Amino acid sequence: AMRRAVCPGSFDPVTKGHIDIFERASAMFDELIISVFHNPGKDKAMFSMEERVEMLKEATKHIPNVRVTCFSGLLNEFCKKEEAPFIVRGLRAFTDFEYEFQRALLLKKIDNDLETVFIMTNAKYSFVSSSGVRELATFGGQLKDLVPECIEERVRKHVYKKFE
Ligand code: COD
Repeated sequence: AMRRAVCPGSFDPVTKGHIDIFERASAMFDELIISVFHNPGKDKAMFSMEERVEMLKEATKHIPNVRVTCFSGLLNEFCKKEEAPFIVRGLRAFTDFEYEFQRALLLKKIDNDLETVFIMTNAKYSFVSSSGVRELATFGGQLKDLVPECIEERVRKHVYKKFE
């Protein structure tokens, strides 16, 4: 049987930290489904779900066994629909751990067949976050080391458009 994993997130926008996790996870599973979800804890999105999917598709072209999509609803329902019993999450700091630990246990309570798999951040990207990228972009900061080249361009255009 196909070993399928879901990599869920807000990806607003996708960063080099995310890409690093995708590349490493794609080597562990037959198919990796990257899915943009709505995070109810984060109200102020910079990009629409459609824009985030588009950016993810462009930034993951080089990874062969990846599929990008989006879903409005519960993560466990999406996993069931896709027949993917694994969930991949990245871990940066203690603060990530606290949140991820609670979520993984909650998910396990909802569906005991779902396994959450954690991949430790690459030290190079341990300080990279979408919120940091959004903040830097808003004030015209340098994004070169934080997001893939094709994303840098899009983020910059998006910010200009807002101030025109
Ligand atoms: N290095 C390594 N990992 C990283 C880095 C980095 N530099 N940056 C981010 N990551 C990891 C994050 O830790 C995370 O695991 C993943 O990449 C995605 O990050 P984000 O910030 O884009 O995504 P989140 O944390 O906002 O995603 C939360 C979800 C949208 C998945 C969550 O809210 C959800 O499941 N929503 C659907 C509703 C639901 O089912 N809720 C209840 C579930 S119990």
